[in-house]
Amino acid sequence: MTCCRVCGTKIEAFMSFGAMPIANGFLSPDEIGGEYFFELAPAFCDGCGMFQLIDQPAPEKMFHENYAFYSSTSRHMQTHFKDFAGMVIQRVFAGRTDPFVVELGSNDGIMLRNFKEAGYLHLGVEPSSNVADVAREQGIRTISEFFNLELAKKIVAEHGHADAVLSANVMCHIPDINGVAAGIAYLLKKDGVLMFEDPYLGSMIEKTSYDQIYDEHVFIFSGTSVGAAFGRHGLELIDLLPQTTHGGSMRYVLAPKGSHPISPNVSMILEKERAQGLHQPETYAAFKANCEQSRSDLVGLLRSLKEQGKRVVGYAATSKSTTVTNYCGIGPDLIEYISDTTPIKQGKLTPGTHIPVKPYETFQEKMPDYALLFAWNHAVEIFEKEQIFKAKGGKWITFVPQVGIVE
Ligand code: DWN
Ligand code: ZN
Repeated sequence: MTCCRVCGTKIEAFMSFGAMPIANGFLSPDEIGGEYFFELAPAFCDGCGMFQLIDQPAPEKMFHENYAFYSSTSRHMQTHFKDFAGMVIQRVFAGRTDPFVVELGSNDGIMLRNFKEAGYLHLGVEPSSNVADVAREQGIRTISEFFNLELAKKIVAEHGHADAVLSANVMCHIPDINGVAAGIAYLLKKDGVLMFEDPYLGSMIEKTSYDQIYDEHVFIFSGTSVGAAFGRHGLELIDLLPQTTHGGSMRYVLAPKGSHPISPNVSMILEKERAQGLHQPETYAAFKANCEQSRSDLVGLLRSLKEQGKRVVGYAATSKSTTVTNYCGIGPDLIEYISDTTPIKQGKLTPGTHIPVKPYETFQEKMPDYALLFAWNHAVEIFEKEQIFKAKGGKWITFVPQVGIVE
């Protein structure tokens, strides 16, 4: 038995994905044998509704100077963050003098560059120094530290309180959510706004996209759980804006209690979450059964293609793919290699399952019969880009929301 990271209620895992390595722990062949494993087991808190991992590896094991994920690898995500910044400028900055924006987990500056280009006072907080360096090289003001109340006080002393605090695909990575929420509550002006987005629990349950569960994602949020977690620190939900990114995300808009009008979206989405049963244990029992079904369908399909002598490769060595390959036991016997555009992953092996990661050019040069789409969340962009693969008779395999061959 462990306790909920938000409210302290006792929680218990409702399933286990087994022994899992670090999702972005791509390794070279001489590192085999020294990998770190932990048990990937999710739980749901009856007290506050927070979906969370029982155990999470220490942050230093996941986020360091060799962090393998650079946000700007997707063209669609660049447009998405430009629109996100535009919305902040329109909705929050209007009528304010010299507004100041802070982004938590600003990665390579994919969002902040829009504020920088428009001449706004900005600050990125990004603990992984390699990705932060990319932002700094573009003149985006970035510090490499973990955010908490102490750092919030330092930022306020140096730059003043913030009009907006933003984050994208970051908040769900931070186990000390109470510390972060306290820091944000301190950092924000009295009429400041917090906006962040992360993969959405409602979408994950609906699509059985269990690959959203991995070491970095210590929480999978819902409107209900975010409202409860930040409510403890004087912040309330003023809007909820569903997003299509990362297979279904939610943008949470919060502000100091009573400082802003509350959009009708808030009660509408909270009611929808109840109707979906996000507060009920049966929902998670069904999710577990769906994960098991997905695993046996995917392994069955890959084995049958192997028996037919087909060449199958993986497309995009995503963090999510670590959960899929390890949970399903998919190794180089079923997948020849995984193609990925990120240089730091190329020439390495996938965590735990040791499938070679090859440059994208390898995929282009000798196209396989089938490509298992690990980056299913970028399907629109990838299908658009890979028309030659299709024209040559190549087929896509997907596993979200169901295992199958995309015709
Ligand atoms: O929350 C997180 C999300 C936002 O990003 C992080 N914890 C880590 C990361 O998760 P991911 O690795 O599952 O993200 P993506 O964006 O689904 O996948 C990125 C990977 O896919 C990169 O290694 C690049 C690769 N990729 C590719 O090879 N070809 C991606 C695209 C779009 C492509 O066309
Ligand atoms: Zn709780």
